[in-house]
Amino acid sequence: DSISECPGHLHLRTPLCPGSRIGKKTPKSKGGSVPAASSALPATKGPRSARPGPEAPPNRPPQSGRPSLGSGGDFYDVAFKVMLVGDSGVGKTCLLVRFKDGAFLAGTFISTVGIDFRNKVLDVDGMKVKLQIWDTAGQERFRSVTHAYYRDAHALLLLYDVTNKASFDNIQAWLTEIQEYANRDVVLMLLGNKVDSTQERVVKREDGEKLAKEYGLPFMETSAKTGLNVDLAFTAIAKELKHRSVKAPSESRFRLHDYVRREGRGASCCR
Ligand SMILES: Nc1nc2c(ncn2[C@@H]2O[C@H](COP(=O)(O)OP(=O)(O)OP(=O)(O)O)[C@@H](O)[C@H]2O)c(=O)[nH]1
Ligand SMILES: [Mg+2]
Repeated sequence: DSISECPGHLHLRTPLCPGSRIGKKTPKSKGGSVPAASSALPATKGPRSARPGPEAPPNRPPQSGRPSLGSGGDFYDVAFKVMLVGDSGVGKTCLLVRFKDGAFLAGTFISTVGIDFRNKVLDVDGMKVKLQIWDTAGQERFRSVTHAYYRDAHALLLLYDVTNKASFDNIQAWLTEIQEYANRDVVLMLLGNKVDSTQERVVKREDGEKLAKEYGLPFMETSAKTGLNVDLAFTAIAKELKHRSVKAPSESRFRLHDYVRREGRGASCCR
C-alpha cells in the first residue's frame, strides 16, 4: 500500500516511503540526501490546471455521485488535496502517520526530504471523501519545492510545536507564505502539536487561540503521540471541503469553526 502511494518517480525520499530515511543505507539513498528537486516541481507558476502535481486529484469542484477508483484500489466520491506545513520538527510527519496508520513515530527524529503524500478515504455523512495528504519538509532548503504544491491544495494544516516558541513565532511568516502561494479560498487550520509534553510546554493554549482569532482561523491543540484531536482535525477539513463542493439544498451550512470548537478535546475544554 505504502509503496504504491510513494511518489518514487519524484526522486524524493521521505520517512513515509521505503528507502526514504536520511542516512539509511539503501541503494536509493546513495549519492546524498538532497532530492532532485527540479524534477519534482509540477510546473512553473501559471494556471493551476496547466499541470497538476503527480497523481494529484484534479483541482476543480469534485463531482459527486460518480464513485472513482483510486490508484490504490480505493473507491471514493470526491477527492481533495490537503497539505501539512510548518517548521521542521513540529510533528507534521508524525501527525500524518498517526492519522493514516494509528501509530506514533517515536525515536530519532528523521526530517522529511522534499515532499510525499498518503491517501486516506473517510466516510463523511455517507459520502466517501478521499484526502490526498501532502507531507512537506519544514526545512528552509526545501521551501522552493513546497511552494510549487501550494496552488493545488484545497486545504492546509499549519502546525507549530507547543514546546518550541520559535515554531509559534514563525506562524506569521508561514501565513505570509500561504497568502503568496496558496489559493485565496484554501481551507486553513492552525494546530498546536505535542500537547502531551506538558512539562516542556512553552506556548500556552490561550496564545494559540489568540493568534488564531487574530487571523480568523479554526484552531486546535493536538498530539501525534497520544492521538488527541488528530482524527478530528482531518475529519473537520474533510467535512468543510465536502460541504463546500456538494451543496445539497436540504443540508444546513457546515461551520468549521463551530465544529472544531464543539468537538475539540483539551485541557480547557472541560469534557
Ligand atoms: N511528544 C511528542 N513528540 C512528537 C509529537 N509529534 C512529533 N513528535 C516528535 O517530534 C519530532 C519531529 O517529528 P516529525 O513529525 O518528524 O516532524 P516534521 O514536522 O515532520 O519535521 P520535518 O519533516 O523536518 O519538517 C520527532 O522526534 C517526533 O517523535 C507529539 O505529538 N508529541
Ligand atoms: Mg516530516
